[in-house]
Amino acid sequence: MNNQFDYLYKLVVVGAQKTGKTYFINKFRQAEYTQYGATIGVEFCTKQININLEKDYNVKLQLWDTAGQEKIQAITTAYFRGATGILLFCNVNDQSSFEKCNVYLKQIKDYCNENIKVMLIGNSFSSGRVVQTDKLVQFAEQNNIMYTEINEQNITEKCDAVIQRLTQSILQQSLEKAKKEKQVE
Ligand SMILES: Nc1nc2c(ncn2[C@@H]2O[C@H](COP(=O)(O)OP(=O)(O)O)[C@@H](O)[C@H]2O)c(=O)[nH]1
Ligand SMILES: [Mg+2]
Repeated sequence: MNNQFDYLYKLVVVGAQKTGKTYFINKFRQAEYTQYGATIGVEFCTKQININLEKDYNVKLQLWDTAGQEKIQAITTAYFRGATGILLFCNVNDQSSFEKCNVYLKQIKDYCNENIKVMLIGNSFSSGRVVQTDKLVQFAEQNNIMYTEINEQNITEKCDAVIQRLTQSILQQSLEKAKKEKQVE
């Protein structure tokens, strides 16, 4: 893939501590380079992916991770500014991480564009599941967001698929918007 890209999207990761956010990002970025946004206490990596929607699109992704600052009040507007997609993490072995999803969602509504695409991720990487799938599916439906589950066994193959799915829905939206704007001209 060359370095040209058609779209640049900012994806941000939110969720309680120890929900596997950083682990997921590390899986996804693998050998890609990382830049540090030291002044605002977050870090992000960039990676280019290919999405096929009638034709091929090169999409450059900026994936932002919270640097251990998951405390709600510590997440600043800068983190969300310009975000086009959100990965909301829940650790299915930790009830409190599910309860926090509501709080994060409220914050997303406060700080993000109303068209923001959100994907809830039910992550399982230890034993003792307490948050069942139907709970998460229901939460996703009620809030009109996407949902997927990952676990320790499938994370390597699924992390790419998860990012693809989220990016594809953002791209779809961009293309529809561009189409509408063209019609208005
Ligand atoms: N083996 C394994 N460990 C994981 C997985 N996801 C997270 N962890 C571990 O769980 C802990 C918390 O994960 P981390 O990604 O730091 O959570 P964060 O606080 O949400 O960023 C770390 O020790 C990770 O190595 C996974 O899929 N498999
Ligand atoms: Mg982390």
